[in-house]
Amino acid sequence: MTITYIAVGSNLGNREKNIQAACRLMEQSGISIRHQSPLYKTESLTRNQETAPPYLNGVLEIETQLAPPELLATLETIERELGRTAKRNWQPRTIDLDILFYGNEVIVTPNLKIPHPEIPKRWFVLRPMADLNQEWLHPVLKKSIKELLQNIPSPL
Ligand code: PH2
Ligand code: MG
Ligand code: MG
Repeated sequence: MTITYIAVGSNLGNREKNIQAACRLMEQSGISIRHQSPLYKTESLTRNQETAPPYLNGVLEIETQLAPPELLATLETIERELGRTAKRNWQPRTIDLDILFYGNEVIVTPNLKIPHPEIPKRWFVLRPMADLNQEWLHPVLKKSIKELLQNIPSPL
């Protein structure tokens, strides 16, 4: 089975409970969680100087037989089950589940891009990912998570 990494984030309601609920629903949907990173609290990254509540962010290492489009559909169903209503990007949400890496696969379609294009810019993704596997190689950039993390400033 392919090793896959999922970013989890929440900035509405009981953020820690939302993340734990998402993990339970994943386990019930053909997704085995192998490792869960620590959760980091970070200021919300927003556009146009809007303000939004701070996030809790983490990364999960999972194994699944689901192919990438099925995995995406499953994660979107779980987001809806947990009451996510925000459709647009950047609005506060009870839960956000993003596929970061699916093994070494590179997928570029209108609604699914793997690796997730924002990875190299986002401390709140790279930091927890480094806790799980800092030697993981980005299949397009050919840099390790550790190197990518060294290239951006830490907000803590
Ligand atoms: N996700 C966003 C927008 N802004 N900011 C933080 N700190 N963490 C996130 O996960 C995040 C964000 C859209 O997906
Ligand atoms: Mg996201
Ligand atoms: Mg998302």
